[in-house]
Amino acid sequence: MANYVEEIKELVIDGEDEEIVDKIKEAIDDGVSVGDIVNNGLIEAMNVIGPMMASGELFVPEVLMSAETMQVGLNYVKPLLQDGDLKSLGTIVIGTVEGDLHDIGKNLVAMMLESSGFTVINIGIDQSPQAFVDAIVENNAQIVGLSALLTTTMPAMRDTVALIKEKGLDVKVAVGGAPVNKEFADTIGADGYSEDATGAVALCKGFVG
Ligand code: B1M
Repeated sequence: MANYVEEIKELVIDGEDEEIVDKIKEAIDDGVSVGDIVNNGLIEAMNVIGPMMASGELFVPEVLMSAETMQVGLNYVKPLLQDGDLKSLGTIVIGTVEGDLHDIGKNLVAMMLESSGFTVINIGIDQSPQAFVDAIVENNAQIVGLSALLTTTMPAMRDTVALIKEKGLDVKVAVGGAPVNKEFADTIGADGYSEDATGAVALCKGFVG
């Protein structure tokens, strides 16, 4: 039998989003389990891509293509998944803080988290502190991720963390984005900071591990 799972993994690494669904269909028709496709094909590809990105072997546009391909594949198999095929590591609410419209990096982080096994609720850009709080409560999230790309929106990140603490929510707060650093994260009372998507995955796995 063809090594479908390996081929699926390679298609994700190469960012071949137009071929991925056909390959998955072929694999399923030939008896490969959906769990195998997801865990050893789609997700495993992201485990290869993360370190390649961190070492500079892959650049952002390539990673976005891979993440998009993984997403296309995941969207196709999601309705076919049975309980136990994909065990969620936990629920994460992620968004860009109020006043900030940048979402490329945040979406990349969201996709990497999803492909690593988390359930990700991506609430989008320009989200108020209250919107984050509402999403955490509604989704019973264990982690919230805040992204800010502008120095002028860093105070909104501070306000969001402050409201989360004020409400006494039992949630770990991860922050990131170009102007953010560990010192700022500590100052505003966040539980963790990472400078990139790979680091965000490691950080969030640490929160639930
Ligand atoms: Co904007 N912009 N922008 N922009 N923009 C920057 C951020 C800027 C650095 C450009 C510059 O002047 N050199 C500058 C900010 C300066 C500052 O405050 N220090 C800037 C500015 C000034 C502005 C406007 C004010 C421009 C204007 O209108 N005068 C305006 C603001 C709009 C607003 O938000 N209110 C604006 C608008 C825009 C566009 C809409 C045109 C567009 C955004 C499109 C979109 O996102 N859909 C845009 C873009 C594309 C950029 C640059 C060029 C690229 C950002 C990006 O996507 N990078 C950017 C310059 C730059 O960064 N080179 C710039 C790629 C992305 C993969 O990286 O987002 O850093 P990044 O995400 C990384 C990490 O930061 C981290 O992981 C990601 C993956 O590795 N990360 C997290 C991010 N979030 C995380 C969360 C985590 C953990 C890690 O935990 C939860």
